[in-house]
Amino acid sequence: QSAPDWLRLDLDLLLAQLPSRPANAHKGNYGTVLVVGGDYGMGGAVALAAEAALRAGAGLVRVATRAEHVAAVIARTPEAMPVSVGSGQALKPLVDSADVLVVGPGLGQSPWSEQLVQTIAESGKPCVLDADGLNMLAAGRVLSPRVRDNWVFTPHPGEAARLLGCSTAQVQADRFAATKRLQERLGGVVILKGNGSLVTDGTRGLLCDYGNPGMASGGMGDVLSGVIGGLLAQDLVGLDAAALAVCLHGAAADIASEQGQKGLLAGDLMVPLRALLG
Ligand code: B4P
Ligand code: MG
Repeated sequence: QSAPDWLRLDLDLLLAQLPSRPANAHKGNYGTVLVVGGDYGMGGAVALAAEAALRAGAGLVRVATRAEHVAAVIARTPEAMPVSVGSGQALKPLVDSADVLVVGPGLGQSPWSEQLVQTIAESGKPCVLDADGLNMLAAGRVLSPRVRDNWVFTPHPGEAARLLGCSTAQVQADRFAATKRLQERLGGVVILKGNGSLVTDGTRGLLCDYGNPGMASGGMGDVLSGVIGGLLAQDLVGLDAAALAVCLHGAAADIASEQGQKGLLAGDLMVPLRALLG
């Protein structure tokens, strides 16, 4: 695939894939997302991802994190259900009761994080792998090399470079080729984030040109991971969930940036996200 083969995404067309809710809708129809991460000092990342999954319409969202972060997650989003997990063993029942996993925001790369990712890798559930989940994969510290077709991988150019064993500049020099190579290596759906996010499942290449430089601030990636998880939980297939999520995320940031790009916070995307979904 070269650049001209990549289809430019249209948010309105993508939104049509998400059916409106019937009068007798039940939260059980909209899936359960489990967000896993938030090692010491990084609890905000899971809080943002969990809230974003709820704003994207997930029926139920749980968070598996360090005990220290449980109160903060409840305080920010009482609708999310945080649970303290100390080991991979403790995570297993939570994984079993979830439909979709979002793994990586604030995860760190400690023995604790490795145990959690290993438990998830063994589960076979659909998963969004972000941030330190990707970094641990790049370092060969977790996961078997088996291709995971029901996973969505969300590297920024720095994470993509680690996964490909090249420099960030080389990724940016040909983002299309880098995205394609990553998908061949990992399987599933790959999103290469940044100005002009790229999405591919190996059969189709998609380009999102929503979003703006105001998004270059901490926590933006965590919100994207949560949105993808929330859409997967509503039964969108991987490529459709990834494509709709990157466009919603960028378009929400474009709306929020009407008051200025500098100082845009990841949390500012929550209200426009909801408005876009209707
Ligand atoms: P980390 O320090 O690992 O950052 P993070 O915790 O992953 O932050 P966060 O989760 O909020 O942001 P993310 O990028 O996931 O990595 C930062 C390092 O990675 C940098 O020091 C650099 O080495 C490298 N890096 C990252 N992005 C790079 C880039 N674009 N060019 C070169 N090097 C880069 O998610 C941010 C979200 O906001 C994504 O969805 C992204 O698409 C969107 N976004 C950010 N800037 C945008 C822009 N200008 N236009 C449109 N969308 C943008
Ligand atoms: Mg990130």
